[in-house]
Amino acid sequence: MKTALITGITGQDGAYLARFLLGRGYRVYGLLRRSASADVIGERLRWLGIEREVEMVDADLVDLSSILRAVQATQPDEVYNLAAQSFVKTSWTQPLLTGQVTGIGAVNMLEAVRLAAPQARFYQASSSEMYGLIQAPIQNETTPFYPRSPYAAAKLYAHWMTVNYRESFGMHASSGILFNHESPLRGIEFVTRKITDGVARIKLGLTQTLSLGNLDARRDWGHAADYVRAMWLMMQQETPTDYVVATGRTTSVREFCRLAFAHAGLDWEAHVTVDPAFLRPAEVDVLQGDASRARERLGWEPEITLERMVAEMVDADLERLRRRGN
Ligand code: NDP
Ligand code: GDR
Repeated sequence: MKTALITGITGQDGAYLARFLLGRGYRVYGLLRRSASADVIGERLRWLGIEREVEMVDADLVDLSSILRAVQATQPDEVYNLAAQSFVKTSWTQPLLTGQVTGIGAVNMLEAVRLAAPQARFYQASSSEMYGLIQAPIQNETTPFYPRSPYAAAKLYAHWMTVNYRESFGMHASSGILFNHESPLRGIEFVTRKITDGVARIKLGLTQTLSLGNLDARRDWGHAADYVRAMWLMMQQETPTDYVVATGRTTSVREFCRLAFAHAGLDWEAHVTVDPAFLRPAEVDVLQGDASRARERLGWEPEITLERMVAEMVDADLERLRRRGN
């Protein structure tokens, strides 16, 4: 039986990845940081019905001693570093924390693995945000980076440190440069989930309007369930390297709104307003990924279309609100 250690287990990707690995017979450990809230395990693992199957280890990414103990105690075959301060907008108001968790935190993980489980394979959650002010209309593994937020700068540091540990110490360390991926388990502050939650609230008569920021921004949106499969495939390769994971299709926030409202039989233009409070100090205008390397070397293909994902997200939010009522 293989053992995996996942940081960011309570987040969207951690939950989907845990389900995927459990389905393949892995023993799955999740890194859990201390919280004053009663619901520490979180609703995501429960939503997927795997909250009892994941074994939790107490640690925080910014505390190397705790990470080291966690790696020592679990002796994983594969380590997936998914934990981060992952909300781009917050990275302008909490730039130092973002640097510590998203940047230095990854190096804490690399160090802990190098010292306590050097044979383990390591996955780093890199991001298409690193392309920022894009240097090529379609981005692949050789496109130069130009980060546009403290989050992206921190991810870029973590990305290059992963490459450096691979080259310096021969670690089996790979970086997945994942483009945006969503699901019903997406955090409520991210635009797709904010929209599908808003659609459900409007449909149920709980509110009338949805305030958004830049409707012209374009993203290459895929489904988290497809993308965690790519993470695992990277860990099964003989040789570690970096991979872009993307659908190759780019869609505006405006078009995402149209699709989501239409799924509920609503006209988006009657409900969406623009509020400058949701604009960012610097924007990433457009992203579109070329996942040829992942297709050719991993045999990876996205299976869930944008339209199917939008429908799934709207339906899940409608159901959640009907059940809970707010
Ligand atoms: P989420 O924001 O849903 O999850 C983030 C996770 O990190 C949570 O489990 C959170 O725990 C944990 N975390 C935050 N700070 C710490 C800390 N100090 N110590 C330990 N754990 C911590 O992110 P996603 O699941 O969407 O993304 C997973 C990773 O992939 C992230 O690194 C993200 O930056 C990256 N990424 C995501 C993409 C996407 O489109 N989703 C695209 C490209 C990259 P808690 O519940 O306690 O807050
Ligand atoms: P992003 O995701 O910044 O790409 O980072 P987000 O969904 O927050 O924004 C996408 C685009 O939508 C525009 N936008 C809004 N965004 C939010 N959150 N709220 C709004 O009201 C709104 N209106 C318009 C944004 O300006 C932006 O252009 C996500 C995260 O998961 C990162 O961790 C990950 O690395 C990248 O995706 C790839």
